[in-house]
Amino acid sequence: MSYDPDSKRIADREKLAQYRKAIQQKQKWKGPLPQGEGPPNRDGSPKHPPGQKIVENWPVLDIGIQPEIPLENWSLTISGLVKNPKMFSWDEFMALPQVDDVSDFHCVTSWSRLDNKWRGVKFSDIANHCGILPEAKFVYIKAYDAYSTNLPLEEAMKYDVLLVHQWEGSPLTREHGGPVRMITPQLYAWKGAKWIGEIEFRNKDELGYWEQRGYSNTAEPWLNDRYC
Ligand SMILES: Nc1nc2c(c(=O)[nH]1)N[C@H]1C(S)=C(S)[C@@H](COP(=O)(O)O)O[C@H]1N2
Ligand SMILES: [Mo]
Repeated sequence: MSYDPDSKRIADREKLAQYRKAIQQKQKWKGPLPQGEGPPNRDGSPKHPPGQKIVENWPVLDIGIQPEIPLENWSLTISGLVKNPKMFSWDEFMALPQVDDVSDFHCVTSWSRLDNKWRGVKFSDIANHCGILPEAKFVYIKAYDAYSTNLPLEEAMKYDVLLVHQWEGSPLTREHGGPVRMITPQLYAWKGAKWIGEIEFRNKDELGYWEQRGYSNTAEPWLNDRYC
């Protein structure tokens, strides 16, 4: 049988999921360990994923356009397989429950910025607010700069996936995706769209901007799961 990199990746991801479950239930894990160094993070994976350099600054990476969106023109659309599709204005978005969280940011170009203080809305809260239909299995995210990215619904619904508008106590700057960007601490940072404009719930997966250009669809930092 020929080697199928996709099935290998899926098998690796399942092992990592089992490992995290075992950690949460404080059971003994007998499979291969997630890679990396340092003490465990709150999900039980090493704080430093493999091949990452810890930086103190916060580099800026994007496809070259940094849209400027005044708050009065900003909106976030929730569309597709939800009971109540909705376009949130800034005031409506800010009226959703706001949470503070601290999490790590891992860029595929091999830098990580640890312990970032965020404020924003949980992806799962806005999704549940609109009523996810049972057929929804994936999300496709569109940004104001024509960037896009895609995630399995299960990943997007994790407790630490946020739509953030503050970093370290100040409004998120335009260069980092303000007014609002998504963060996906358990996946490489390209899965978190800056200048997020639309979240579409779908029953089929579609590759986003970087996923179409050779980045891994699954993007697991602890499996060194970077490029296809
Ligand atoms: N809208 C949009 N979101 C984006 C990108 C982009 O080009 N446009 N680049 C992605 C990539 S590849 C990375 S590494 C991170 C970088 O975020 P930062 O510039 O705040 O460090 O944003 C991600 N989200
Ligand atoms: Mo990136």
